[in-house]
Amino acid sequence: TALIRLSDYRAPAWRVETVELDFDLGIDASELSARLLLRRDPSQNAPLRLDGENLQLLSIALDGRQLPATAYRYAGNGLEVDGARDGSVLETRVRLRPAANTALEGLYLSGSREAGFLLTQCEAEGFRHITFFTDRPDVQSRYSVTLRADRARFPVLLAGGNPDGSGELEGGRHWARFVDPHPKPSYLFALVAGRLEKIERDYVTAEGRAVQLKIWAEADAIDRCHYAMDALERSMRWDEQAYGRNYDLDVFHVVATHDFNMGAMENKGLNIFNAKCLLADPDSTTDDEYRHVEAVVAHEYFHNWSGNRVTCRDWFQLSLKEGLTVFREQSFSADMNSAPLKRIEDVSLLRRAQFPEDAGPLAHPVRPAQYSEINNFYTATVYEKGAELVRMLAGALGKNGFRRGMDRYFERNDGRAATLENFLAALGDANGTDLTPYLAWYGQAGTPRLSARGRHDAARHEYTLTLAQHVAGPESRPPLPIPVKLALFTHHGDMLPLHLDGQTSKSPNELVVALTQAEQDFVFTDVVTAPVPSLLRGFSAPVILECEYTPDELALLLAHDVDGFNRWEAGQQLAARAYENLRDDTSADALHAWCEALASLFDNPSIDDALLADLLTPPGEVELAERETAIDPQRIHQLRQDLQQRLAERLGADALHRRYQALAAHTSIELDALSQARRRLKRRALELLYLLDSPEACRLAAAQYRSAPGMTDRLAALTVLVRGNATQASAALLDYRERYADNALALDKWFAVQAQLPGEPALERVLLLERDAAFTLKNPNRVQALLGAFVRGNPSGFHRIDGAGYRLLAERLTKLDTLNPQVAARLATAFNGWQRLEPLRREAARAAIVELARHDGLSRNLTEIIGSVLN
Ligand code: HT7
Ligand code: ZN
Repeated sequence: TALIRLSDYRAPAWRVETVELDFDLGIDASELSARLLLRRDPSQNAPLRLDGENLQLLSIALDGRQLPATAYRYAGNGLEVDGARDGSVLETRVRLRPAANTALEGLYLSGSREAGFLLTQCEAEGFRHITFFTDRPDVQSRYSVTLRADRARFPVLLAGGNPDGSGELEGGRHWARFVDPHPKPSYLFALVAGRLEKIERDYVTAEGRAVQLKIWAEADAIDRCHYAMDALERSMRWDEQAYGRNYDLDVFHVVATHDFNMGAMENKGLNIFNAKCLLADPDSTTDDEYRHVEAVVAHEYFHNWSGNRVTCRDWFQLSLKEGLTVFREQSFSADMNSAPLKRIEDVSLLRRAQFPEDAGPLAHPVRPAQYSEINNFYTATVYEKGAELVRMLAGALGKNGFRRGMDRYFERNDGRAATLENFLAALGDANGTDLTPYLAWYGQAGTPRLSARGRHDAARHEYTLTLAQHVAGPESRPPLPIPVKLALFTHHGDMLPLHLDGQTSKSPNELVVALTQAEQDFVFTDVVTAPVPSLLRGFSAPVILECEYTPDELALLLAHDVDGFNRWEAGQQLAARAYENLRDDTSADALHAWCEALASLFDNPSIDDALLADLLTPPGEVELAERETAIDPQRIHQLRQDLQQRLAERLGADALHRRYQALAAHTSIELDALSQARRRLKRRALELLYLLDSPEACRLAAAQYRSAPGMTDRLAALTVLVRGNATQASAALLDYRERYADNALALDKWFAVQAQLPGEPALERVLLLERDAAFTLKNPNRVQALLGAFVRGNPSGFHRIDGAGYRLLAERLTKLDTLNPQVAARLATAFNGWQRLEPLRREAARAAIVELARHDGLSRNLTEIIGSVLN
């Protein structure tokens, strides 16, 4: 299939200045008239060519005259029209089939034919499934949209922009019109029509604009929208205060749907959300999910400036809006919740999702150089690594400098389609500095390795830190700028004042050094005894740190580092070394140091319960696998269990039991930090207790399941019972299935918990669950809950030595691909990394992928992923 290359970018030959859309909406068939005012770039003389896919063309007219069939050509994915001039008006009428659209791209039906509603998804290239258009982000147009439909079936009619009238039509029909004063790219167009309920709130921006905030959902879900409304208001205030950005329309709509390919979509004035990222109530939403809802609401709202007012010139610049908006959301969430916990959560995600992506055949730069299917590039690299790059830039400029730079960026590029160069130039110019060396980060794949070596000169009281960088790939790559935030600790756990030639720091004990060459020495003076360095504090750069700490040094940082992130990080490093002790059957020095350090932290009342829960959790199976060459996921699972068991033994059943009971005495369902932290640690204590005394832990879990005041406790208990194969598990599962029979999001968790049964039994369970009446390949959340949880969230279950997991995935992908290529392609990325499996699994995986690749008629989405994975 054809590759689209960044180097081939050309400005559009034709633009659409204004667009008038007039929809006649129906479930099976909708018709749309579009009237485009065309502008031609005088320096180019290409014929008029518009994107358009799967459109049934009913009529076409240019400058008021119907065109004969000889005056245009519509073949597959584009429409060519003869005779168009600058200022021409093109009118087309097309028919769409929303109910038959299972790909959930363009105009489609959410829910049932009888009760569901119509909606659109246009990013990245869905608008061409709605009408003929220059469907590329550097064409920005003014939209006027009229919706007409039967009033009883579609009482609510919404489109982006401000409302501009509504009224009755004959035959029980009605209409509503919307005008968006802000020119926008086609990917931000949206409409929604159907039976929806709403909650409303009035908001006044810092600039004094009165805005109506409206959140829409189906009747049974509207009561679960209040948390999102609060989160939206917090996000709007925060963007005013942190970035001086105000909302710019009179209404802001948010809509929840259960049928959505991703998390949410920032359509101008009409955000559309996957219900799982919007609906929340204590009975069906866990603490982690509440925070996720807050984060996604904020993310989509922040796009109004970072994405909508300033958009991307082309899809290669996707991280310009996504990396930046993830960074903005991370800063917001850190301000709303615990900053160190948020950092731990984000870095864990980066390591779990992005590092493996960057280490295998799907690796690509944050700004890819080429793609076949753009939907395959909404990746952890573009989003999460992209956010890390913005974080480094923000760190380099400091708080005020970054704000100055962002003001300049928004000012200069407002209403434009920008590039990453524009971004770096604005940030740099506003601060009189050149940030172009950071462009190298955007252009190369792979996670850099940062090696650190320390040498202490006792006679001269000098400590020399040698930092060196290395990225796998062509040797000719220029070095990257890597900011390394650091501190030095004495062996008593005190921080040393830092004296480093030529570097100044705000705090006397912490410093950011910039590694700009392949290798550099940093010499600290007045260091009397050999220190322990705390490096890359707060994870100041997205690299893999290689530093030869002794277990005692890591234990010292785990005990004393005041940087919450680095304290956790020291624990993670030590746990990984303890894991290696078990794996290689070597001296248990790290295992011992880890257990001892955690045992004393367990009794330390000054440690926050949530941080303690995270400290008591070793790196996940995916992260441990990243350190191996011939991966055996079942052995990794077993060793990680053993590791946790050793920790549990050191803490002791009595202590775990006591801590569990003390935490269980608090039964609030409040979402404040303290209550969430207690629930988190309670869960961890129960999981560790299970490894020592499974009957007692299962008894406690069964009781917790029954009396849980909210979903966090209920799901934690259910998970312990199911993973532990407890006798009480089936009763709890039955109860849950019935209790949440009508709650799709809660039911998804029921599928996911079971799909994550450890080891061999998982596959049988998945096959059984596929036969449940509630399972369907048509709903992305359900597919994710069952198949996604199995292939992505359960390495020991998926990677069976007989290859049955691989064959199951390959077979389901062929079916799923015919329904929804985007979801199929995303699921297929679970094959990433098969080359690093141990030989038997590797061969089984290869055979399954090759077989899948032979299948006729696979989508471009899936073909591209399989092709890359096989490479
Ligand atoms: N910008 C949004 C991207 C998105 C999307 C992309 C491809 C296919 C379907 C999609 N739905 C939403 C999500 C975001 O805010 O990052
Ligand atoms: Zn986004």
